[in-house]
Amino acid sequence: MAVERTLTILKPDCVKKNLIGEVTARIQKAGFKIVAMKMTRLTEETAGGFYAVHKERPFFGELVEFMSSGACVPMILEKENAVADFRKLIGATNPAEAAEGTIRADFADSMGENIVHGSDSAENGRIEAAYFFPESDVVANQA
Ligand code: FUP
Repeated sequence: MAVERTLTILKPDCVKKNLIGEVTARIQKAGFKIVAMKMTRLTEETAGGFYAVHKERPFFGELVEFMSSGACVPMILEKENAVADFRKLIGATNPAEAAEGTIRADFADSMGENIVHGSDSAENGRIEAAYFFPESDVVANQA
């Protein structure tokens, strides 16, 4: 299986609930290597650009408002089969439908405020990683 990269964002609800450490520990225990990370606060413009694919959806305004409502922590994660394995670790978008023991089932309050983002394909993983980090910020060789 190929080593892939996926982009996650620990969303503003994760940061506000002081769950950065707990969620990051789960990610690392599941075998993901963090190759880039930072804390930042998105503007409405950068949040809207990230979720541009949802621009015409009725929830877009609330999504942009929420994603720019406080600090967040984007990270690039590396692992074999990272995209699918990460989505398994976080669970379904709607926490009410997320499998038991997943990050969203355990920590998320609602579909809108669901603690973490995870890329939905390797191609989007590359595009989303580049949205937050220049390649020079990626520390792939950590030996
Ligand atoms: P996911 O890939 O699980 O992050 O989910 P989507 O890309 O489908 O949706 C992105 C974000 O839009 C979700 F994290 C939350 C928000 N959303 C809603 O608020 N309502 C919806 O019906 C669908 C998505």
